[in-house]
Amino acid sequence: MQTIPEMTEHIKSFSLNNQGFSRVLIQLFGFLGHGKSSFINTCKYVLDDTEYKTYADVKNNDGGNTTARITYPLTDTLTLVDNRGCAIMNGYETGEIFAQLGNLLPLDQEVEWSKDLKLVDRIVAAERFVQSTDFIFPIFVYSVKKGLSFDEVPEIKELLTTARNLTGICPVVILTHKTHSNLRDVQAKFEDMDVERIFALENFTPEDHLKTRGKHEDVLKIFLEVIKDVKFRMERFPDPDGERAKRKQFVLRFIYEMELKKKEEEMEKRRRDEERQRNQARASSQSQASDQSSSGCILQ
Ligand SMILES: Nc1nc2c(ncn2[C@@H]2O[C@H](COP(=O)(O)OP(=O)(O)OP(=O)(O)O)[C@@H](O)[C@H]2O)c(=O)[nH]1
Ligand SMILES: [Mg+2]
Repeated sequence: MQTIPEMTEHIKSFSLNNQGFSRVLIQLFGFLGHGKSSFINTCKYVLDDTEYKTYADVKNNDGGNTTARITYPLTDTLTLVDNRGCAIMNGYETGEIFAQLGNLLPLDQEVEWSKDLKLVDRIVAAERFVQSTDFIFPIFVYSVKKGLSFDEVPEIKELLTTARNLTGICPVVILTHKTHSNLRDVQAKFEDMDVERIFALENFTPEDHLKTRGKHEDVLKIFLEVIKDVKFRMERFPDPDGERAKRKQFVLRFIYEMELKKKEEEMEKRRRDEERQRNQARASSQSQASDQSSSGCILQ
């Protein structure tokens, strides 16, 4: 069992030894207001600072605050990326999330939520700015306080599985607000989603940033595991350009399939609308015919 200074030193001195990658981009993703920015501030506080500072913008309510993919270097090798949270999962937002996660869009610029082919155009335009020497590591942040209903489970499971297929790494799940009474329930649901690593923590906040050993250690343990996963993956897939090309292909195919599905749904809806209109027209002509024949009866 390592001491806190040993753990800290291990994390700070971790380097990629020029294996083709220059830094690890830890991509934080998740829904609005689940604690991504707070997690960044927490990590900086634990690894860097003696006093609590708000580097990443934190919202005071339900979120919707982070609009740009901003990078926050944590050590010489590890950099956190505060991706824009999404409100719900729908085709466009998921496409955007995967493009962010796959590091196909520029960093440190406003995230523009685009629709249709604009996302593809932006991915192509971003080629010049995106470094393939970045090793991508996904972390999904979820607030225990928000709870997790059974209806939400399949959607999140699909999101995590796609993120895994895209990056080649099973996303680490970080549960924020760990002292909330929903913890056991939420944790059990994530375990059922085949998530390999789940960590629960209480973020430091502007209101409460009293450093306790428990909170401090919780953060260090996460990074020790992240480092192990990075090493494992890098030893097996040491080709940064190939990795980025695969991610790009994956996301472009995802967007294409999403478009195809949307068109099919639209066609199906149009077909049903037309059928309904035909049925209505048939029903009204039948009722007119029966009105005429019944009025004919009266005349006789
Ligand atoms: N008590 C407590 N509060 C937290 C925790 N994590 C986040 N918060 C609070 O929850 C609110 C939202 O947190 P943010 O860090 O802004 O969430 P976010 O995921 O970055 O939100 P967006 O950028 O809008 O998607 C803020 O008021 C935080 O102070 C936690 O673990 N415990
Ligand atoms: Mg944020």
